[in-house]
Amino acid sequence: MRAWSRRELLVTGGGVLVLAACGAKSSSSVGGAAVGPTDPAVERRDAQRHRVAAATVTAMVTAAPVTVSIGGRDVETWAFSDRPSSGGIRAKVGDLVEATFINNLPSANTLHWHGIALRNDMDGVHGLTQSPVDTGGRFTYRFTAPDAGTYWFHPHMGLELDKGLYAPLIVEDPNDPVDSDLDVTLMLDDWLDGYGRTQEDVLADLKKSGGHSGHMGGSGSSTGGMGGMGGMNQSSSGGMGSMMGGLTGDVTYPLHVINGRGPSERETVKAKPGQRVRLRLINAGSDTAYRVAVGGHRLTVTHADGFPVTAHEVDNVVLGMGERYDVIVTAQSGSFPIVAVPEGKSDPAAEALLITSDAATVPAVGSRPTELNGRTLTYDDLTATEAVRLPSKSPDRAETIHLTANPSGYVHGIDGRSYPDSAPITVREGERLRLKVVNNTMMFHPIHLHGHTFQMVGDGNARKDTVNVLPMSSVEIDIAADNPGQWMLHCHNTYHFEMGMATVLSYRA
Ligand SMILES: [Cu+2]
Repeated sequence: MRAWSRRELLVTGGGVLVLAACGAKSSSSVGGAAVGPTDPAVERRDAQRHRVAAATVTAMVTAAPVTVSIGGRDVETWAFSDRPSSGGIRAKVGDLVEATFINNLPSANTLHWHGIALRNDMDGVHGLTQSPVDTGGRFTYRFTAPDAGTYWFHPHMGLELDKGLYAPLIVEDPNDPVDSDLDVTLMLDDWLDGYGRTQEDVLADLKKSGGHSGHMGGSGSSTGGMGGMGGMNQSSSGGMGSMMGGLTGDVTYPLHVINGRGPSERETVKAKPGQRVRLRLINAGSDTAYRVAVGGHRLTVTHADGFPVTAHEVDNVVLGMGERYDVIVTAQSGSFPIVAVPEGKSDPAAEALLITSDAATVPAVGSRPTELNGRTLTYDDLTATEAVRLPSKSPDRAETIHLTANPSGYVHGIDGRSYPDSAPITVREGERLRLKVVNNTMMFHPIHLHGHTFQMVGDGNARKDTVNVLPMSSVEIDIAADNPGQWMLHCHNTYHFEMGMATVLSYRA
């Protein structure tokens, strides 16, 4: 069964006048009441995830102002632990996670569990699935982790994600087919705190300039707003072309970090020669895509956004904000740079080290492995493994949304409307929704859907929860609507999200 889209109805007859009055949005809206986070359908669905004799993993996640030494200076930031990216959680697939969020921040907040297909009332979106947790308050998130993989958690209010509030949530599979000797998580982030400008300063500048803030000591950018988007290569990044096309970011950052450490205090991965090292790469940045390579090594990509893919070997991977890749590196003898170059930006790179036991010398800070210029992973390279492929089914419903921006005032939205005024995407439980996301802007947008891992449509068919939509391009994704509730779909650029590039995947009864 296939639903008619509204546009088709306009052409074919029946209900033309009524539908025309609804506006021009191309959609096939579902009627009925919204299935809210406390709806019995949420509980019923969650009961199906519970496993007999599941273990409970308890954690305290305290968000608080901290002083951290980053990049050789003491900076004030907000974090969950003594350093951004530490304080993470490890569980096994099927475990019940019981994480108490203690909010010692000066403002209200919530926690979002990025990528997890959890029950809707634990998704951590203020105003949609829960009330914000006030200063001094706490909230216990209880949910089953139904799928193994590399996930992470972060706040879901305001500009806080561009501080140090992020940490990994790793869900292990005891029967993981990927064997590795070492399991290492590397979180990449664009760093602002302690360098003279706050997140609010950046946003204010962006609103004034219509884009491209962050040049230290004033805007002064020659590519303000939509004006400078002619070239594919926005700026020099070691002579590489940009995977993201057009504009690759609005904000220039003074520092980029891996696991909360700058190049002057590089995170070090210690291995023995010949060991298989699993690197779980997570882009926790706010406005930066990263191209990651390991000097002297190829990367075997095994998972995209936590879900397994047929192993594929490349020289480097590019991650948009919110994306993850698990890669296997077979450690050579020596010491090698792990470099995350801000894609299409001239900012300094984030750097770490891979050192095997017999390493004699350490690569200099600033070295740029040739692998950065080699073969880059594309979505077309990614094939979901048989175990996680969505069952073949023709879509019950097709929707198209457009990502829109107006540089005047730095307004972002979907189909010209900013959240919460954007139109929801409606669906009924059990349906297969094919969603086309069209980017009508000159910058890429990593689009993230909560509570679901969709499947890419095209030459590749990876399961993902975050997908980069390139400038003036589109992607299609298939969503199995199997998790009732109200779920955000939004751009994972912190500043675009704040300015309204978001809507809701809304289940209707
Ligand atoms: Cu965006």
